[in-house]
Amino acid sequence: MFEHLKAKPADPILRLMQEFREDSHPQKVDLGVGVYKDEQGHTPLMQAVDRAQRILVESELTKSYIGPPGSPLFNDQITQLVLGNGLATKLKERLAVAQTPGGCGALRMAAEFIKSCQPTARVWVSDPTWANHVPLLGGAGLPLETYPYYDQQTGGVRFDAMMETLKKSARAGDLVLLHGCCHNPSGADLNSKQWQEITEFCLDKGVVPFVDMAYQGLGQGLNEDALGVRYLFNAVPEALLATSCSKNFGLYRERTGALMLLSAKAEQTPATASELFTRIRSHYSMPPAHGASVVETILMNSQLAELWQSELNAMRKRIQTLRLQLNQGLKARGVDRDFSFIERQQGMFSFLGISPEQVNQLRKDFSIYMVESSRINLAGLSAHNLDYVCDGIASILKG
Ligand code: PLP
Ligand code: TYF
Repeated sequence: MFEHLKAKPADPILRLMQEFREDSHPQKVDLGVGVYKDEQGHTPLMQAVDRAQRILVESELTKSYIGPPGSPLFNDQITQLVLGNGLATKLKERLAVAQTPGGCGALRMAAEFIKSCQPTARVWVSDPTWANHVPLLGGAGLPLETYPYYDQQTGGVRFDAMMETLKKSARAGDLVLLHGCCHNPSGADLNSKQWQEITEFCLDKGVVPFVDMAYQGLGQGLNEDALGVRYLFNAVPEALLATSCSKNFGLYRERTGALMLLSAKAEQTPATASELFTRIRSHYSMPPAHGASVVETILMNSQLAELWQSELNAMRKRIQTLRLQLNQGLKARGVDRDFSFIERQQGMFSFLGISPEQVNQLRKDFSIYMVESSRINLAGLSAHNLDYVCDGIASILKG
């Protein structure tokens, strides 16, 4: 039964992580996989998470099943975090929410949900988008289409081209996948006017917005990063949103996220929720509990919530500082190419804009690792390696 199987290529980002581990170069630098790292290059357990876990160990009385929607308290808290208290309250009767195994679980359940209620729908994704969107959404049987997005010349968004394509080719009932903030892989985000225009477009055309929010708090701030999404959710009849606690709570392996489905009318919500929970039951029955318990413990305790926010602020500021330092470091080395776009972009990622050959050369000559597209994880930089990385990039560009 298995003998015809051939090994498939590994996820290129996760493979890079393995190759980095095996490299013995003393100055090796990992700018590959998108996990936050501190000055020492560690992906730390956040203190607020550590404390919440201790509280849970002391207070947890059962490990019994929690059901397909997961924890209702977590679902309420995470909805408030994404939408803000006012909008979360306003939309409460129109929202069906499920705790999911990470943002990936939310994306896949969204795709399964779409497939069951609108089998002919297509999902429009940005060019480029996170590589995993393809198997997560396409794997549920949804056709994917792309809209122009990243502008290599300016490091910004090709907004006119994006809207032109969507207006020309997206049909009513199609979905447009938007990164809520901190676009992966480009770091180029929509501004508030552009969120407004997309909202208008969705209303005019009957296209359903589908937001992937994996980095809330790592761009400009917890609220600032959600303003576009909140504008959209306040205006449209139907929408989907996948969110993740992997990055902003550092809960990666605990697989913690949520899916929110906005129905046009409150009377629709029970049927929407029931369809979603049925999809969940036929995939993994119910989500793991621990990460969501940690998040709700933090968000329900004002001291822990404050500690968590201050830790998250520090992470964001570190990334912003590294963006400035990288651009300045390259400029100081007389590189003639303009890298100031790195300062204008947001979140963990930017493209250096160098060729795959140059990416390979950086890896071969300097043991500096990044995704072949030249996407770098800014958080992999630190005071210990910044000069080394700038020297490496400058030498490749001048070479
Ligand atoms: N969406 C994007 C754009 C991401 O970069 C990620 C991951 O890191 C996710 C979703 C989901 O992550 P996770 O399943 O680890 O929560
Ligand atoms: O883009 C990244 O690097 C992160 C982490 O299969 C990631 O989103 C990468 C690959 C993957 C899961 C998460």
